[in-house]
Amino acid sequence: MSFLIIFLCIVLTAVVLVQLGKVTELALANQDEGEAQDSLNTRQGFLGMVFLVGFMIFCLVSAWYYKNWMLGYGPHESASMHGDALDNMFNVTLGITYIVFVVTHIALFWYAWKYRGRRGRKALFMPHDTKLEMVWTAVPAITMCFLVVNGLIAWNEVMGDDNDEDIEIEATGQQFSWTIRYPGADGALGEKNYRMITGLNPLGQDWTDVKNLDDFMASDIVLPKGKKVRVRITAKDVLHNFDMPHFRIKMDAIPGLPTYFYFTPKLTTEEYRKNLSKYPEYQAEDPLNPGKKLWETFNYDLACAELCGQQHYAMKKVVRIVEEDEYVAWLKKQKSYYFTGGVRFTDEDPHKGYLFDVEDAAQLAEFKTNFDGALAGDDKTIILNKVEFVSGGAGLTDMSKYQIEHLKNQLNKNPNVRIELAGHTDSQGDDEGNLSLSQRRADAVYAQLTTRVANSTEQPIDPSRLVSKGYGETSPIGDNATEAGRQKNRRTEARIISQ
Ligand SMILES: [Cu+2]
Repeated sequence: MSFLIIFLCIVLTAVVLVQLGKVTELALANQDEGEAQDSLNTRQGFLGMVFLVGFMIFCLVSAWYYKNWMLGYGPHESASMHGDALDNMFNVTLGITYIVFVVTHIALFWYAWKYRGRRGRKALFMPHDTKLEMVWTAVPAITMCFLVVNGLIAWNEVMGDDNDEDIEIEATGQQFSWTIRYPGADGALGEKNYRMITGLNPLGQDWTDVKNLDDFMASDIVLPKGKKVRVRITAKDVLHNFDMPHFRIKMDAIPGLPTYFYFTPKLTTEEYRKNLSKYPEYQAEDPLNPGKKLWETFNYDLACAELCGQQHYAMKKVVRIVEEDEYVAWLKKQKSYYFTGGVRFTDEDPHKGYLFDVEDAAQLAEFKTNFDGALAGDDKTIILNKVEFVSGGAGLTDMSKYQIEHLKNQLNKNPNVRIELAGHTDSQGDDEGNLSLSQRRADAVYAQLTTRVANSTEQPIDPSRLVSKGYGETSPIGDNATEAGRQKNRRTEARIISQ
């Protein structure tokens, strides 16, 4: 309805103007024709000047009104080092075009006024002027050169691949999320291969590359202020776009063609919030966080700036810029994807047959705690929970030997301790067989304890300190009716008999 009214108003105004024009023409028809044309030209020229003044005032006022929306001013200050150069480029371009815009408009209307048609005046016919052509070709060309060179300098700063970054992270886009990978303690991202992508290995990390083992995925992007960051940008399915507007970063994420971007964060999230608190538009209450103001809940964000599908909007991630010490503390809390993401010891793990030194040290520390507990407490039994045998036999698995070395370590540290090695089975199979199997298994651990292992620093244990005994299925600690219970029952124990 309101549209119809507005439309009618415009049509009627146009009709009124046309009618007014006709009335003026009729009035002029009574005057001397030349004189009438002169006064019409004068009036048109004057109206043109009035329009010019009004239009220029309108442009100035609107530019002032919207100044806080301009890049680099007010709440839209850039949060990265190179961002200032980019903002500056935009603003210089805007400044130059603004000057041209003002000068040409003044010239246009001023000329229309000054050279309006008057009786006795003759137009100058000027078919061509080489000098003038040169001037108005050269001036824009020089200006363009200046702008392009400035742009190239800024471009080289973000794209100059000189590998002098402090931190390299990787962003992989997929419908509809970003996976952010950090290099871990070694500072280097591991190799990837799309053929290795599985449910457990979403990025296709090559686990034979040791650089991958400490890499971790982060739910948010956390980076320290003042460090140069290289972001490696890839995509798994369709075209995405890595966009961090506060840092003036925007780069396509292309499947099969990694791109990158360099930037150095300049302001922490806290500092940026403090800046925003100066502007009235950030004083309002945040509708998503009642009781808090907009500037208090502000966060830098990463978005996808490519319309990549229906839930494209969901590709948002919080970016936190913090001080160096806070970053280091955050890094310490992150866990390697390889060790904690469910890959370790699966069939996909090329290292599943052995422990890494850190794992060995952690298991030794855990075993020492249990051993000390048994020495000090009433329960003198330590279950050797990592000692396993080949199915139905008494052969120790390779992984079992680590815990037996840990037991050696503790027995060597406590030379007065004597232990019984007790073998237990579940209730499957006949009693006789189980008894014999448990004895053979206990003997296998006994034999391993009394043997020197190549590359190990642990001394073998004197046989007089050890007894091995098979108990078969006589001492269950779990329910033999369930698989979990049977698993508990199949065990080897070290029981302290004197200390
Ligand atoms: Cu996307």
